Amino acid sequence: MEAKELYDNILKLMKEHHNWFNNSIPLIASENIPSPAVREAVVSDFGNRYAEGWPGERVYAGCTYIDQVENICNELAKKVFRSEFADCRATSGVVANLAIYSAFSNPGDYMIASSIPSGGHISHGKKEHSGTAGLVHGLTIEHFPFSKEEMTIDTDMTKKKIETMANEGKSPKIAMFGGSLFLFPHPVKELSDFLHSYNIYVNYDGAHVAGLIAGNQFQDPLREGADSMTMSSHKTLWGPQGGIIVSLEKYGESIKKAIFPGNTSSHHLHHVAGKAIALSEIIEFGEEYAKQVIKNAKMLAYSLANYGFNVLGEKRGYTESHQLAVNISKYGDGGNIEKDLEKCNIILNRQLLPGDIKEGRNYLHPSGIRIGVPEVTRLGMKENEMHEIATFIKKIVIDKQDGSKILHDVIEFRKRFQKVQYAFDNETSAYEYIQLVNRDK
Ligand code: DSN
Repeated sequence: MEAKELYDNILKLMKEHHNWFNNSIPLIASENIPSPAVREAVVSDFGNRYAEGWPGERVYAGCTYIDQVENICNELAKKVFRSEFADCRATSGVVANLAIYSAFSNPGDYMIASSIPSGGHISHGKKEHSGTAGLVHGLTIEHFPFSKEEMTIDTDMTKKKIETMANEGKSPKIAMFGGSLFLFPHPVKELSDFLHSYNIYVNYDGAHVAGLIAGNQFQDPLREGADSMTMSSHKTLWGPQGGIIVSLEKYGESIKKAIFPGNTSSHHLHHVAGKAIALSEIIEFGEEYAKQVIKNAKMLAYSLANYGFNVLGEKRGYTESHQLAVNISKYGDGGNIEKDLEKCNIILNRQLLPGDIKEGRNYLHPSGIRIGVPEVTRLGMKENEMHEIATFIKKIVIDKQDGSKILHDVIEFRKRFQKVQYAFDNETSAYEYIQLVNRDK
């Protein structure tokens, strides 16, 4: 294809993507739909500028307004997470974690974190899995012992493991709580003092649950003893893609240097503006939203369990977060079921579950799916809609019903939810394509 044909095709494909999502049920636990104001920030000229460094100490001119917005963003982050220090420059959650590794450990040191099937994120991972911590910063990773029954980190076993590691001269430099499969709070308050007594720096990766923490509906890591919290700005926290770090004041200077010049040059100023807008929305609407997210996740879990699905965490009511995990090995594998659902415009992702690797499964064909409700909740869905979604999933996965009929019903269902809720402004529809180029000329 000629360049102009490719150009036209790219614009067409982006528009088709918007149309598809406008007709779909988006259930990826790590995604959300930002407000029109956040989307406006993302297309603004901020995105074409450089502002390396800290507001007031930039390496470039032209930052008069950018500095004001970034200062507001940092102040909002401190207020929302009740932290002494905030740095909103990380361009992703991975970069935020890398900044913590750079600031508080050296290559060759040990870190304790969750394994991926037990909920850890690739940025916490081992070198042999190309995980960021091992591959990029040279950390040696040991895993938190995990309780499948409780679906969280096992506190007593962790203490024993740390004692053993210390006796062998392998005491970790960092303990990394949090992760990607995250149904119940992690034992931060139970373990922080113990970890600090071994001089272990405690970070909480709140990428997934930052919006729930902001809305006071999950654990509160900084009050429970964490030294810092890294997060994404675009999951339950509904901003543009990016990262944020909040911490105790005494760690601020080290974190600032680790972000710039350590791990970023440009820090995506349009996204900083979007983060600031998202944080202001969280102050106004965050608590109500977070409560509804958790109600929705629980309702979806109970509805699926009532249909016979093996929803994990039954003993504890399935979930206290925005997501749930289902072992669907009775009906296929996570990879195939993800595809069957996608054909009916139900978009979620397959998930490695605890025990999968030992049973010879891999990330392409795991035993699970993970379902998240941040985005459907932002679209205004409540408990009744969660039951309807569970029914769609049952018809596809258990009953193996005709996909074309279900696709039609999903599209009809979605027509009722066109706007972003929990926002100061929502005249522009949630997935409306922002067209700046006249295609008819
Ligand atoms: N891997 C993403 C997830 O949890 O879906 C986060 O980066």
